[in-house]
Amino acid sequence: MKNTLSSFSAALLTVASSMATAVTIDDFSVDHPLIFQNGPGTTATSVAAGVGGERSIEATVLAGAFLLVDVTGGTLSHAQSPGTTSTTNVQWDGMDMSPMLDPIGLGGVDLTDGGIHNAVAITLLFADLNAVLTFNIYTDGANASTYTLVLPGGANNQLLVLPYSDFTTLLGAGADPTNVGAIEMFIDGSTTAGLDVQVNLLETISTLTGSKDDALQNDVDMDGEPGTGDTIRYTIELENAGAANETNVVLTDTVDGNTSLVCPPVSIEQGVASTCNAGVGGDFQIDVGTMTPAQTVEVVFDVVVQSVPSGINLCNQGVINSDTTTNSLTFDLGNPVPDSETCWTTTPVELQMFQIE
Ligand SMILES: [Ca+2]
Ligand SMILES: [Ca+2]
Ligand SMILES: [Ca+2]
Repeated sequence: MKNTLSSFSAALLTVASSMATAVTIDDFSVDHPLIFQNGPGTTATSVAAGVGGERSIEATVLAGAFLLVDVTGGTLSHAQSPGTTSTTNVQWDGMDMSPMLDPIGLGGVDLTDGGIHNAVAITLLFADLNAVLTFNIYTDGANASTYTLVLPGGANNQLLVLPYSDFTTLLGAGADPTNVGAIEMFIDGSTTAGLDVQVNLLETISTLTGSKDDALQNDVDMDGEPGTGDTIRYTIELENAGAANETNVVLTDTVDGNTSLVCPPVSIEQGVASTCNAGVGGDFQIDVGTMTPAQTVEVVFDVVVQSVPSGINLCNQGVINSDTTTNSLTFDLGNPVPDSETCWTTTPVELQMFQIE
């Protein structure tokens, strides 16, 4: 019942917020025709999509039966038949209509978004085995960097953060993330027969992230949905996914105008609430201090739903800053893409009508 805000609405809200900027490499909103590679060999096709205006997919079966690769409904899917080994290379290198690499085809895209972002985020919807995913960025034909990610097999719906500082040199002096001419994502199923992988977004992000989850802490009418008088509990988990300390970390949050903030926050794992303005549409600031690499800090707070009709979206999003991070927005744990708001609809209208009958 959660996350009922449509992705279309979420996209509009993201555009509407001046704080939320990012370079989208590909949101996979443009479909890619199904590639059916039957038996050893390679098939490649290109469509007008993603950064640079073209996405090329090259699907190769090394041994065995078949590989299916496509993009539909915002999801890139790579599916190997049982016993089959294969690879998929997805390439964004400008409009050359070819799986051959043009290392300067993007003309120098700034993957730091003007110094705001220091990583690429991939939303992994599904991987059934511990497969390897390689992400390459090129500045030109002589300078490139690579990041190898071991996909957590059996894990679903995760936001994976690839810090530029953790990329290793592939060619020359390595790629300059502020000047990128080509991008490749390589799904390596060469040693994992039967691998299935699904991803749904590639976008730039800050390595200082925060996930946010919502739950009904007090469900007055016990209908399982937020409604008047109910208490929603938000749990934020800040994480420093970067290689260096984050100093002077500050979390701010303004609650939905149809909810009333309870002060002080329920719990703060590290730091103090320097402000907490209780009440309808209230806000708080938490001074977290220093976060070391891989450290997480949990913050929990409650809001009480005001008198609202059914079908109202209650949305909340925190903002994270530090000495090196500017306005990193929390993402919804149930919809782990960068900048996704955490929303919950009050008792849906359809349900109410059903109950009246
Ligand atoms: Ca191309
Ligand atoms: Ca190409
Ligand atoms: Ca309720």
